[in-house]
Amino acid sequence: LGQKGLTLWFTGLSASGKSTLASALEQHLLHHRVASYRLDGDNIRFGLNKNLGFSPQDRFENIRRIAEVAKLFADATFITLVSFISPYREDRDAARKLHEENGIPFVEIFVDAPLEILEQRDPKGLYKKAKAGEIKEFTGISAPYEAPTSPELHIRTDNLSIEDGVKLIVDYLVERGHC
Ligand code: GGZ
Repeated sequence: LGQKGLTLWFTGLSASGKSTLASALEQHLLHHRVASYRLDGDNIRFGLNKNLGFSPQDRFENIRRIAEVAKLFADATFITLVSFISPYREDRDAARKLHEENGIPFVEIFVDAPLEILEQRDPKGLYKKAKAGEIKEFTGISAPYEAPTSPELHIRTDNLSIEDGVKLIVDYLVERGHC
């Protein structure tokens, strides 16, 4: 079980459900005694990356460091769950390349829902603030999100429950002998 590590890279807009899905999957893996570790804004943007903001350059550096950390955890045989918007295709592709060059599987998971739904969810009121111009360069409103063109998994959170989303990922991992 979990002999070789890998990185599950969740990408998607704010409030798309990346962290919810990653947390639910982490619980599932914990229950099955698979060593996993989750990287998200709470443990990265307030620590390692606290000197970074949301300009394209800072997002690039954010994702670059996260990819390096994910690679280290995966190298230490963890299933690493990475949940950041990671809006630029080029930055995600660089993260993939870093893993693949090191023989570590990289699974890109596009967590997706229509923008109108995300604006309705708006759990932190960020879309409202962004639309009012109170947050600049907000992804989906005033900064780009480049959707993955060929992710390993595409999960629509507006018509799929969290449990079903977790099942899709687990089935994918089991089919490929990852756990
Ligand atoms: C996007 C922002 C911004 C801007 C603050 N644009 O819903 P959240 O709050 O918890 O998730 C968002 C988080 C995004 O950080 P990431 O490190 O995932 O972004 S990236 O991968 O693009 O580097 C949101 C909050 O930070 N937030 N300002 N301008 N999201």
